[in-house]
Amino acid sequence: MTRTADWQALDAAHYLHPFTDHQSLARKGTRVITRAEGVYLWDSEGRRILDGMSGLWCVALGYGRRELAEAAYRQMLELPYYNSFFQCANPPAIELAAKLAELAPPQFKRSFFTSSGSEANDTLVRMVRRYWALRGQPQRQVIISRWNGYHGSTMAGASLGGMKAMHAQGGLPIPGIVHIGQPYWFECGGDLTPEEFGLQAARELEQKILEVGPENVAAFIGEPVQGAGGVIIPPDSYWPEVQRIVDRYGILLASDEVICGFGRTGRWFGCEHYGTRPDFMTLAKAITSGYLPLGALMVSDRVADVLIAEGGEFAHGYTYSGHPAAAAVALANLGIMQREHIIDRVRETLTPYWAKRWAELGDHPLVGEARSLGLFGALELVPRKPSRAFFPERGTVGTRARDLAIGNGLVMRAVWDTLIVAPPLVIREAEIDELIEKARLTLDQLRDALHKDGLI
Ligand code: PXG
Repeated sequence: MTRTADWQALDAAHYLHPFTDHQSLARKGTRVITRAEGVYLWDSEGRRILDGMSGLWCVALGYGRRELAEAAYRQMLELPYYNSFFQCANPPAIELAAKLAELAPPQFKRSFFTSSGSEANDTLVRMVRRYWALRGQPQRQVIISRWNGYHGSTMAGASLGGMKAMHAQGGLPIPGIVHIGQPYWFECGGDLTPEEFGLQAARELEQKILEVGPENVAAFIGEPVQGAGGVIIPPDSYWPEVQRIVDRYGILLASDEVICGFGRTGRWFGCEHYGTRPDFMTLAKAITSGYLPLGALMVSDRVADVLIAEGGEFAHGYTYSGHPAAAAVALANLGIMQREHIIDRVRETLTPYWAKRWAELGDHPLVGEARSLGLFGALELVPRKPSRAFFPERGTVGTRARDLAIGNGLVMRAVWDTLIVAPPLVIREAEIDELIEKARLTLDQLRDALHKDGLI
């Protein structure tokens, strides 16, 4: 047997993967990724693959940055672990909290550390409710979020998220979490212009607040751009209207920046792109470029001041809150982003080039819409243009496209029949060209295959 076959057999026998149908995986055999450099991965068969998804939206600085490995190594020799409970802290965690305060919008000075985005959102749910209890309004329990939003996989994270397939497993959502529609013009916009639809989608928030009773609503949470839901870029009218509504009813706003944070939109945080003023930001992924697990909940002064002045002990925390090695990697990562002006380059140089090249895919006969923002890209696959109707068996065409893309040496993700990419922020123009070429080749192969099957 080859090494790959050995690994595949062991994998099938012992390894339970996230979001995976194991019978189907065992039939195909798992793809074993063995090394990576820059924007490229290599699998155990030696195939080179352009990573259009930055790992899972996280490897902002690309693979193989020695400084990040060395930061972890040095910190592990100095102090690999100590807890942040019982009046203790460690230097990298303290310095990271200060660094985040420097980078974040001015209302944020404080961070609570976790090891993932899901944990940060669990922390959020408890902190929001604690805040309102301290404010003498303990009935304010309800958190409003969106269908098809993604906020993680823990009980609270999956409840905040609006993935119905997740709710169906494990008795979710937990009490006190309700959902409204998403600002997804391509699917839900009907005859409205995107701007009209954006206002309508935002006003669902107001309707829900009135239905639940404004005195019961604690917070609204959303991703500035929905990532896992299919790179849903809201119309420009959406977020300002949401901000108006949360202000009107005095409701806290949480910006889930797990994907948008640290440069994906061309700003440090997605809320800065849209001009909202959140009370919380959940962070993870690109905070370390994925080199070690780390998440954080940033808490605005108006909330933190109440928790600190009146709250006493917040009975919540994780063994790995403020992990020194993860914090050291985050500091090194953010240091590189600042020193090398990575985010300015995304905004000023890469975004215009990316937008132009990605939009070219929009003239392909299978592409109903090619949208982009910052270094996000999405393609809506449709059988007939200019109709925005999807293929009848939704999801199968997207999966075929994804598999063809891998065959062409490109990682793209399929969300139903939406193909999405989010390449590392350090991608070069020539690598963007390669990505676009491989995507176009994939679309051509898909068209031929669908034609053969009589589906178009
Ligand atoms: N919020 C957002 C916006 C996310 O995208 C989380 C929270 C949870 O983070 P952790 O670190 O607990 O995974 C995420 C995670 C996908 C995919 O298929 C996306 C995520 C995770 C897994 C798969 O696009 N995002």
